[in-house]
Amino acid sequence: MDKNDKIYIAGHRGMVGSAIHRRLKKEGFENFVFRTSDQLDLRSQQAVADFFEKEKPGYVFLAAAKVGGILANNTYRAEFLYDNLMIQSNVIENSYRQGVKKLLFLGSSCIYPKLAPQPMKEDYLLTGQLEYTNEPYAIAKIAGIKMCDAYRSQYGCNFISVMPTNLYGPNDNYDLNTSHVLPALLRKFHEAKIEKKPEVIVWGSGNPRREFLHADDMADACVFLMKNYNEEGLINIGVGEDLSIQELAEMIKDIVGYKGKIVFDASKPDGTPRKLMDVSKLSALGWKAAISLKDGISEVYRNKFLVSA
Ligand code: GFB
Repeated sequence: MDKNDKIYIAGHRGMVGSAIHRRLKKEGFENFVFRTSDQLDLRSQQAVADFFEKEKPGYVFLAAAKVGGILANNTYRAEFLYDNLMIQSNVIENSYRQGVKKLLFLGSSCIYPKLAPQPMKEDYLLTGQLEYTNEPYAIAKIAGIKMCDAYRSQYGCNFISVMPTNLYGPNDNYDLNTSHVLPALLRKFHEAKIEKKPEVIVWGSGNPRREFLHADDMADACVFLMKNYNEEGLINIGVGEDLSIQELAEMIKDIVGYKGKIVFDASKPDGTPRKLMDVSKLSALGWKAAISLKDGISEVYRNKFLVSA
């Protein structure tokens, strides 16, 4: 990838897409092409074909997707399957048709079986049953991985698939019905502190374990892999460490400075018990996350809730 190449970041206003844009700009890349979802509906076959024919990008970061936390995944099951299949199929097919030099497809750790051995290696894909709450999303992402591999095998396209662990960072979603756990808890603890509420409700048992990676680390890994990795299959992106939801809640409570109680709501789903990434493949290439969870959450909390308050 060099400075003259035209780069298309699909999903450039989302948490990962915007982080990739910041990361590339820092390195001096300037030749970007963007469309907001109002300007280009990535689910539309014709619109995406017209866009690629007109713009002919050289490199594509496929960071556009319908995403959300456990409740959104489980509620909007049809949309998570349809929207994601359409978006990725249109972008991948037209990247092939218009001769894109390289495409990076973003998947998710939920593509692995619900009860996969831990930490999860790339070759555990399709070795067991998926977690029900996010099966539609996982099926779409697995289809994306297989599409990249099929286009590599049949047409010789250099399309790669990366599987991030749970992400957080700037431009996250804070809507309590659709967000992931980390932004949800930041908001809940912050509001409880301001409103002097005696307790904060945390969904599920508190026992599931999750790994969290800052979006800036994720973007750094994506750019690194865009430059250095050209293989079929998938590659995990994570930090290689996890913590329980209860430990996460206590850490966030501490960072926010909330003094009340944490109460677990067992009527809400736990989801996958654990999904810790095996990151040895990525480490062997020489990449490692730089932002600690505590520092990352503190920075996000400050910028989202304190600086603008
Ligand atoms: O982040 P989260 O929604 O997604 O939930 P997943 C992680 C865990 O935190 C679950 C618990 O056990 C939740 O029950 N949790 C506790 C909460 N309190 C809250 C809360 O207030 N909000 C939320 N959202 N969770 C999603 C998948 O799985 O994550 C996707 O559904 C995707 O497919 C993604 O892969 C990264 O980690 O369970």
